[in-house]
Amino acid sequence: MAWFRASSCLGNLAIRRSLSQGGSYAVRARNLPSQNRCFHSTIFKRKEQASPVPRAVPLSRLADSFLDGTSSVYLEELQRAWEADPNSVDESWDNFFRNFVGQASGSPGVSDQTIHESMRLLLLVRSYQVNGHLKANLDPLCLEEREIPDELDPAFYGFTETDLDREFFIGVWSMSGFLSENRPVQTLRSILTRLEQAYCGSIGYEYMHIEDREKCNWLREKIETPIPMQYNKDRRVVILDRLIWSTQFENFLATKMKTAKRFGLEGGETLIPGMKEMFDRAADMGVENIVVGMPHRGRLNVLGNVFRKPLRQIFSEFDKNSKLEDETGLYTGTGDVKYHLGTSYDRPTRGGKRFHLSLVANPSHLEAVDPVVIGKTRAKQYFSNDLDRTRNMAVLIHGDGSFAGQGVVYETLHLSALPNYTTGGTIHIVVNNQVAFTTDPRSGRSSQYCTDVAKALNAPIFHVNGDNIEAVVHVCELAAQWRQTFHSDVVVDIVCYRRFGHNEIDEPFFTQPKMYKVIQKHPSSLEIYKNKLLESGEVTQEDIDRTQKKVESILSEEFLNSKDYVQQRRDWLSTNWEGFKSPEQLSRIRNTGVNPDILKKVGRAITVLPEDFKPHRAVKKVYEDRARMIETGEGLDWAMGEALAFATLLVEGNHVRLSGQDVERGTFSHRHAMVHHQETGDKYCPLDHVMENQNEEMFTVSNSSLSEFGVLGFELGYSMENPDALVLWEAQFGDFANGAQVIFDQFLSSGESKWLRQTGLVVLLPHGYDGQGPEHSSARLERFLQMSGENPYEIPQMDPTHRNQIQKCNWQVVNATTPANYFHVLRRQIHREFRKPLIVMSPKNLLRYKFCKSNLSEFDDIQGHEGFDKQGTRFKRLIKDQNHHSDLEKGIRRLVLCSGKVYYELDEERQRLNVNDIAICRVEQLCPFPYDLIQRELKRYPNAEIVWCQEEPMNMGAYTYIAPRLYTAMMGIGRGSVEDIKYVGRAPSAATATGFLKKHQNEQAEILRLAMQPEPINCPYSSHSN
Ligand SMILES: Cc1ncc(C[n+]2csc(CCOP(=O)(O)OP(=O)(O)O)c2C)c(N)n1
Ligand SMILES: [Mg+2]
Repeated sequence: MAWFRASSCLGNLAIRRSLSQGGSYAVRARNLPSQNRCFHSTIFKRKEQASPVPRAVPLSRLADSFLDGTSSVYLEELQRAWEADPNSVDESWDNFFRNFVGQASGSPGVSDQTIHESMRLLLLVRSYQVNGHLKANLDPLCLEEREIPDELDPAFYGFTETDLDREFFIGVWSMSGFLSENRPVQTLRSILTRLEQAYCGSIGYEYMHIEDREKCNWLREKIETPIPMQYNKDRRVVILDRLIWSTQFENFLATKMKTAKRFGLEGGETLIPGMKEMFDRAADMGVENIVVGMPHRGRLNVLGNVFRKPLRQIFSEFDKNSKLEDETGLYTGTGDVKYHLGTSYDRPTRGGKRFHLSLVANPSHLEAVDPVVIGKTRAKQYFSNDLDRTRNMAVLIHGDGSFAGQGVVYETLHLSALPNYTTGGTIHIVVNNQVAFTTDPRSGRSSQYCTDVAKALNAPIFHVNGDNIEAVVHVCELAAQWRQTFHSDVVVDIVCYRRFGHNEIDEPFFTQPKMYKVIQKHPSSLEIYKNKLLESGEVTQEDIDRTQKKVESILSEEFLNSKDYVQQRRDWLSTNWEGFKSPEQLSRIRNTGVNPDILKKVGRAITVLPEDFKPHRAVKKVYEDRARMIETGEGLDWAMGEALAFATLLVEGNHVRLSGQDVERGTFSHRHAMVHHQETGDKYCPLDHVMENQNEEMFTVSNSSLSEFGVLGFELGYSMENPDALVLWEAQFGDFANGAQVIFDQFLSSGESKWLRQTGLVVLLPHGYDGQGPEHSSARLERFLQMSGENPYEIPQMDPTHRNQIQKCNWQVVNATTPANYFHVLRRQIHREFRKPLIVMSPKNLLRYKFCKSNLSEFDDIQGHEGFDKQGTRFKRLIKDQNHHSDLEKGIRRLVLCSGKVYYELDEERQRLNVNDIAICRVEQLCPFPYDLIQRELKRYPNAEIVWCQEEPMNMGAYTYIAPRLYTAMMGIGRGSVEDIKYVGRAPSAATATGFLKKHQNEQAEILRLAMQPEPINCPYSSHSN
C-alpha cells in the first residue's frame, strides 16, 4: 500500500541519517512541531515499538497553514459564516455543511459519528490535497530528508489505529475528485489508501495554491481517479523503446567520445520519452508548432531523439576534423559549440498527425533563452492567426539550479498572462538532478522546491520521481492537457540525479562524495523499467534484447557514416526568410521616401480621433498640432516622424510592434500612441486605424512589465520569427538597458555570427546629457560601439553598387538628430533584403526642441525635395554642415564632428558667437562607420582642424570608437595622423554624469566654449595639454 512508503525506503534510512549528520547533502527539513507525528509510526512500526496513541487536537488548535493561511479556528468560523449566509463560503464547504449539519446523526450507518469527526476527516483529505506532495516518493536516490507534516498524520485529527476499519461518513459532493465517487461511507483505511496512492506515490502534485476552483477540480479529477492510472501493453512497449533510445544514445556517446564534453542526461533519461509523449499528446490536442528552449544538459539527446537531427551529423560535430561544405558564398559565421545549436524539424506523431518543432539556439547563459522562446512563439501565433493560441506552444526545459536562481525565469513567467505577451501557456520541464555544477540545493535556493517561483503564477506543479518512467510520461501528458485546456503555464519537475560530474570530465566525488556513492550503485531507469515489464510478463527478455540490438546497430552505423559526413548548408533560413541575403550576398540599397499622397493620407488617418472621444486637453492639442503638421507639411516633430514610419510600414503590409515600459504614452509624454477617454477610460490607438478594418494586432504598442531582460528577450524572439515585422523595444532611459545585458552581448550583437539567425530588432535607448544625473543621461553608447565587429583599420568597399559593409557588420548604432532621419532609419529596417539589429540613441529634450523638426518634403520621394540627394530619399548616415558649403571650403578652420543632440547646442553657440569658419557635421550612423562620407567632408575642408566633440566623458561615448576609424579615414586620403584628431568633451570619469545641475551646466558650457574657441584645440586631459 502506497501509504506505507516510508518502509520501502528503510534501506536508505541509515544512509540518510549519516548523510544528514555529515551535512554534505541538502536536508530541506521543515521546522515542524514534533508532537503528534506518532500516527505514522504507529502504522509503520511493529506494535511493541509504537508510540502512545496521541490525544485528539481540538479543532481550534489545528495548525492550518495548509489551508492557505486562514486562522486556526477556521472551521468554526467557517461554520458560523455559513450559518449566517450559506453563499458566503466556498461551494464545497456549503456542500459540506449542508450534508452534515442536522443530518449526520440521522444518516444510516453513521449514527455513531460526530460532525466533528467528519469535519476532521475532511481536513485530512484536504491536507493530502495540499501537502501530500511532501510525503511523495520523489527522490530516486531516497536521500532527501523531508519531515512529513503533522497535517498528514491521521492522529493529528484524533484518529487512532482502531479507527482504520471503521466507516466514516464523508458526504456526497459536487466537488470533483476523491470525494466525488458518490460513496458517502468509507473506511478510514480505504480513504487513506486512496489518498496515499493519489498524492504520495511517485508524483507530488502542487495545485491547491490555484485560486480557480474549476482548475482545481479539473486536476482533482485527473489525480483522484477511482483506480490508479496504468498504461496498457502497447503504450508500455513504446515507452520502453523510447527509453532504450534515450539511454543507449548517452551510453554510446560515453563510449565513443570519452573525453568530450557533452553534458549528458544520464540519470535523467526519462526526460526523452516524457517529452515525446508530451508532444504527441499536445499534437493530438491541436498543437502544430512547438518552440523549445533548453540548456546544455541532455541537449544532444533531445536533438537526436526528439528533433531527429541526423545522428551522423551530431556525431560528426564531435569530430575535430569534420568537413565543412565548401559551397561558394556560404556564410558560416563564427559558429558555436554543439550543445548550443538550434534546429527545426517536422515530426509525425504516433496518432498520425504532424507538428513542427524548433529548438532555439542559446548561449551558455542559463535561462536567457526563456523569453526569446516565448517571444518567438507569440510571433508565430500572430503570423498564423492563432487567436486562441492553441496551435503554437512554447516548451522550456530548465535545470533545478538555474530555475531557482536566475531572475529571468521570474521575468519570463510574469509575461505569461499579459495580454500582449501571453502565448497561452508555457510548459516548463525541470530536469532536477538535485545539484547545480557542484552546488547542493541547500546552498542554491531558499525555497523548498526549485519550482516554487512558479507558484506565484498559479501554475500547477507536478513533481515526479524520474526513475518512474510511467509517472514521468503521465505528468508530461497531463501538462500538455492542462496547457491546451487552460492556456496557462504548468511545470513538470523531474526529480532525478546526475550519474556523472557536471560534464563528463568532471569528478563529482570532489564535492558530493556521499551522494555519488549512492549513485554508483543505483540502477538506471531503463533497468528499473525493464525489470518491471519483465515481472509483469508484458515483454520478454528477447523483445528487449532485440530492441537494444537494433538501436545499438543504428547508432554504430550512424557513427561510421559520420566520418564521411559533410556538414550541409546551415539551416539558417526558415521558410519565412526565404530569399533573404546572408552577409556575403550583396543586397540592393533601397530608398525609403514615400509617395506624398500616401504620406498625407496616412498622416491624416493617424491624427484624427473619433468625434465623441474626449482625450485629455493636452493630448487633444498634441493631435491638433500633428494634424496641422500634416496639412502644412512643416514642423514635423520626433513623435510624428516615428508615427509616420509606423503608419507607412503598416500600409505596406508590415506588422509593427513597439513594447517597453510606458511606451504607449512615452516616458517623456511625447508619443501618446494610445489615447485615453477622460470620462470613460476607453482607449483609442490612432495607428490601429491607418487602413480600414485593420487587424487589431497589426500595430501593437504595449506597455510592458517592469523588466528589461525578460521583455527585450521576448521582443528579440518575436523579431526572429518573420522579417515582415518592425519590432521595437524602448528602454525607459537608456541606462536601464544594462539590466538586459545578456541579451545584448549573447544574442543581439553576436547571434547572427554564432547561429546564422537574423533579426531586425530596433532598440530605442533615450540618451543625452541634460543634467538629469548619472542614471538618466547615458545609454552607454560606448558599449554598443565596442561590441561592433568592424575592423577599425580597414576601409571596406564603399562603392554603392558593391557595398555590403552594413550586411557584414553585426549591428547598426545610430544617433539620429532629425525626425525625418529617424523616419528613414526605421523604414530602412524593413526595406532591405536582410535584417540587422538597430541600436538607436534616442533623444529626450530634442523631442520638443524647436529646431528638431523636419518638413514633410523630407519624408517623400520627390526629386529636388529637401530629403532627396544623389540616390533618392533615404536615411542620411552623415548630415553635412547646414550652411550649404560648396565642395571645397578652404576658409573653414575647424571641422567639428559630433553625434546626437550636442549638435544643436554647438550650432546655437556658433550662431550666438557669429562664427562662420567652423563647420559642424553630424555622424548620424556611428556603426558601421560612414568612411565614404567622412572622407567627403574631410576633403571639403582641407585646412580644417579635425575635432571630435561629445557630451560624454572621454572614456565613454563614441570617442574611443571614432578615433581609430577617423584616423583610418584620414590616412586613406593622406590627411594627418591620429594626433590631429582633437577631442572636445567631458573629462574621463567613473560615473556617467554629475548629479549636480550647476556642474552639468558648467561642463556643457565648457564643451561649447572649447569647440568654438578661436585658438587651436590642444588635446585636453593629457600631461601634454596646455
Ligand atoms: C547564467 C549562468 N551562470 C552560470 C553558469 C555556469 N554554469 C553552467 S551549468 C551550471 C549549473 C547548472 O545547474 P542546473 O541548472 O541545476 O543544471 P544541471 O547542469 O544540473 O543540469 C552553472 C552554474 C551558466 N552557464 N549560466
Ligand atoms: Mg541540476
